[in-house]
Amino acid sequence: MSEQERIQELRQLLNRYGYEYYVLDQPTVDDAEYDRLMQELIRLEDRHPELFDPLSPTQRVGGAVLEGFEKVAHARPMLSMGDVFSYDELRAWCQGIENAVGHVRYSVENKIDGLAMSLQYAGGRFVRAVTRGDGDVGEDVTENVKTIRSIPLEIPYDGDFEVRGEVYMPVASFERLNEKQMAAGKPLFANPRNAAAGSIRQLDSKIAASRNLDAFWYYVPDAEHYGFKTHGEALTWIAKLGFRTNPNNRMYDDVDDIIAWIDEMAEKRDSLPYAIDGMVLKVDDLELEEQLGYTVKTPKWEIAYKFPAEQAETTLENIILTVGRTGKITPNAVLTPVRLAGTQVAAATLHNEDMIKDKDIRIGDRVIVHKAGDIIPEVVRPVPEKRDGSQVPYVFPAVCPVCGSPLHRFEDEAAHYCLNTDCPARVVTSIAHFASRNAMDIEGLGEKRVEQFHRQGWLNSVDEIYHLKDRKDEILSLEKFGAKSYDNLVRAIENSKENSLERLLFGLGIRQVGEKAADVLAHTFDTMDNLMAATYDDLCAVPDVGAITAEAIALFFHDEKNRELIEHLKEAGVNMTCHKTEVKESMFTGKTCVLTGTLSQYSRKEAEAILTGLGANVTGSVSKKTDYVIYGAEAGSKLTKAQELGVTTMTEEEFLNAIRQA
Ligand code: 0OW
Repeated sequence: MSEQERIQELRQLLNRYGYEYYVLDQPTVDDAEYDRLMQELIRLEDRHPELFDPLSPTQRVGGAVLEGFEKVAHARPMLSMGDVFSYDELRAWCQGIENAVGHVRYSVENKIDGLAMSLQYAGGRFVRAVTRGDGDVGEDVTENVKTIRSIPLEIPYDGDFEVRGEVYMPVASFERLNEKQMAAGKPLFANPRNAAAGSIRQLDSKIAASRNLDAFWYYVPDAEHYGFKTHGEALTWIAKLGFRTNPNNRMYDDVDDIIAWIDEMAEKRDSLPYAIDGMVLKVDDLELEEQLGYTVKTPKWEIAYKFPAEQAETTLENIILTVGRTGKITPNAVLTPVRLAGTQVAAATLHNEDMIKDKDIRIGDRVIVHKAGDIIPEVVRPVPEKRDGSQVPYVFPAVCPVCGSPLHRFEDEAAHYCLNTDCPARVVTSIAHFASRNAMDIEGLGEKRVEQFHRQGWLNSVDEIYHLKDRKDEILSLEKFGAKSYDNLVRAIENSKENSLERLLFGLGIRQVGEKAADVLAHTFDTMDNLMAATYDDLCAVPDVGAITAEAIALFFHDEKNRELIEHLKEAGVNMTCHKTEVKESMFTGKTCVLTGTLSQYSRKEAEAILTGLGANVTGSVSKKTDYVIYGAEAGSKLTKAQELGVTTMTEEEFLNAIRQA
């Protein structure tokens, strides 16, 4: 055997032993034998630099030192997940699924508390690892991810392939790392998730390698493309390709069984070698997943059940009220700081007056706090047995703490509202919302800054943002406001004028109009003028816009003050049209289409992109509003429904002809 052949043989052997050890947890050779083979390979590779392969098992130890991480756009967004916090909510969610698509089977999975990652392969070789980032754009962390031993660097599949999962720090590695940090007098990591995130963002991959990270893989984007009909089939396939899938994945079609399994996992949670913060339910059938569709941020076919959060006891020192953009009043607890789930907590929400009354929470009480979903702390209950008589019941104020207007409570609503639209708190939060990242995206105009400008009398409504540039000297005279900050702010404001209509619509804070509705409205009506001229019936006819939203929009534009505001924004040069990617006029333009069954020429996503490019609106379910149902092999209930409703249907061949003509 030549040395070249031996190198190939050793690489294959070490890959197999690594897979048996790190993925299957069933080693077939002892450590000494593994080390001996590795040393032999290192020696041979040293002698043959011409045979260097960045994916050789010898390259797992790290070495590359980067200057930064390159930004990479995800081919398909990496979405987040909706969550529920009780079994009642979970049952209700399952009921909603059943109402929409009938009885289904769910994949029930551990919710790994790590960081989501996308791995890409081409020609059977690992090419790139990208973090989730903001969901659209992540960072290239290939060098660090390569050091995770359980991740296959070569797979027996030649086509382009992406798999998604969670990189995490095993609990044992986390404890060891913190012991080392402590010994070195360095700050400790609050939890394994932070430690994993910190390790993946190391510029020196040797450090990342030393952190002993691991990963589970749980999702194949566009799994239908590989011929799969279920999520479970895709999981079985990736396990065969060499990816580590979670041994606690289960399939159930009965909610009681799901809950029994979650109970069992909750008990075992603390003894698992990795941290989990809940369980994930995914509809197994991919066709039904398509039917259920997506909101802007989350798939509707999966949900996370979050385990009850960690709790702590502290003293409620005071209750203060905050006023939101809609005028909604939220009572907040001022707490004696206490450590909870890795962070210091000094404030928590009390939701509304009823909650304070129902739970009989008094100022001065010892209270139990927890983190709902591990983000916003919440007061769970008081500890009445610890009262000493000095505690005082809370009397909900009758007037707005900011502007002094009387507070109003609508029938059937627990919250109080300040109805004064000029209330400074409402004005500031609405302007900050307008400038926020998902709306007009004006960097440098956060709530603090808006408040500061509002106090000076420079910002009373969103249109005044566009006149801030006329106040250069005044702004520069503010403390801690340099010329550079001013230039950046003005540039961000000017750039925002070019935004597409949907950002403006979302930024205006129209009741019921979230990001998704804003997007649909902008793409349907094209211009602000068209939208303002739309009748209630026109609005109701828009897919995804219901009667309540239609009414809220109509009411908003009916208000003279709002019409004036739009006029001022127009005068300031703010774009009032929807930027559409060049749409070719065709029989699909402006039509609502549904794809169903398996197409032979295109994946579902590709066909969807073609239709969108031709100006169609592609939705997941068939209704009277649907114009065309395009069906491939084994089309099921959607096709039947289309025929029942008399909706035009199209075979794949007819579809291909139509797009060729277009
Ligand atoms: N953390 C998890 C987990 C999981 C994906 C599939 C499409 C959208 C989410 O264990 N078991 N399954 C999914 O499914 N996601 C998970 O984690 C999420 C994704 C986004 C942020 C979390 O890391």
